[in-house]
Amino acid sequence: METTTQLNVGGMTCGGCVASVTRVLKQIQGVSDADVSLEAGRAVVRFDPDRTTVDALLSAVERAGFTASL
Ligand code: 9UX
Repeated sequence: METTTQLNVGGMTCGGCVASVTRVLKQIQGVSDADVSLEAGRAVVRFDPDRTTVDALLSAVERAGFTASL
């Protein structure tokens, strides 16, 4: 069953950052959607918890050069 989580994402300063964070989240196996807001500094991510974890989402955002927390 899919679920949705919201992550705080720091360090995004332009639309290119939003595109990068969206891409790295959507590339994760088990993620079906990611809606990233520059203004809010947040990402709403829809995923299958049998296929990935919140920790994997946070790590992927951090590897892309941003900060991430619940
Ligand atoms: Mo914009 Mo972000 O020129 O990683 S893409 S600052």
